[in-house]
Amino acid sequence: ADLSTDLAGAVLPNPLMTASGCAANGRELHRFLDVAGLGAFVTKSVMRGPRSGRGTPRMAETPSGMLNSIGLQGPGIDAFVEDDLPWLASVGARALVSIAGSDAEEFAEVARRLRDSEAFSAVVGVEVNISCPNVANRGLVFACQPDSSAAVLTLVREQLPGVPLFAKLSPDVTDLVLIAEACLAAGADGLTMVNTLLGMAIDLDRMRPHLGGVTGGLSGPAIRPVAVRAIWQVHGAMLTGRLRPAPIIGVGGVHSGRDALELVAAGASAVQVGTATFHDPTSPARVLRELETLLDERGLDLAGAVGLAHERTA
Ligand code: RRO
Repeated sequence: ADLSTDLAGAVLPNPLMTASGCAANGRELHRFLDVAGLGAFVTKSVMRGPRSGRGTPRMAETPSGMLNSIGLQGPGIDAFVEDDLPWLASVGARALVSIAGSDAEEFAEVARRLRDSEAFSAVVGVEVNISCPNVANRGLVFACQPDSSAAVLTLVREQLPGVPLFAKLSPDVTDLVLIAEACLAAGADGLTMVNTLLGMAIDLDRMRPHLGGVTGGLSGPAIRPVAVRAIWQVHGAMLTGRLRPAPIIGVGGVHSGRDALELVAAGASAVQVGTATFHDPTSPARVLRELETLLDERGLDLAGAVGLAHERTA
């Protein structure tokens, strides 16, 4: 099967990516998995300055998925462009750089410093993370509101003309299509769906919340149906003409080729693997092999499978 995918001009040899936050800058992962073999390596969201994130404990496992309250730990954009991006370039990785900010101006500043960096040629696109669940406002300022989402995308677009931009959306919104519409109108070329779902767990031995941040983002198998639903809704809105056509990068609980194909059939043109890499860092490569087999069995190329289930509703 032809596995190549064209994400708004970012042409990738295959659709498998890491999910933001799950493999930091890629160095550790690269000991187990050739990051240049991925369609793209997605970095942890980078902000203007260095941040230590929330207090520990900030990860908790549940039987259905994982909770995190990392709180945007990271080196900041200057260290990122000096150390991390040149390393990704040196190993031949295609970098999809995730950026974040506390306000639209911070997003724009991060985008500008990224654009001016020497290793920018390794960047195949930018994922604009307007949906972190672990900031003080729990993502409410950006990805839950069309206006503020649009304000961020507008400023980032100005800084990065011609660079494929993907808005990363939260599943914790009432009308995802409305947010998607605002992001696309403001200059996003595509959408990444979904970020983690707001959740929490209680430690019954101590009778207190498990996470230092109290609430966290739920990832893993529990959110796969949420991702399928979100991708379906937004791709469906593109098919009816309510939204202009734009590539969707699917993410949420993908552990196997079957999971990946489910997101593709709902409308995703690429698939990210996140939580599964914690158990097995080679899982993106395995998911890709399994996806290829499933497409071959069905006589499909990747492009032909995108959104295919929309043609076959009962
Ligand atoms: O750093 C985090 O706590 C975090 C981020 Br930025 C995000 O977008 N999603 C998530 O689950 N955790």
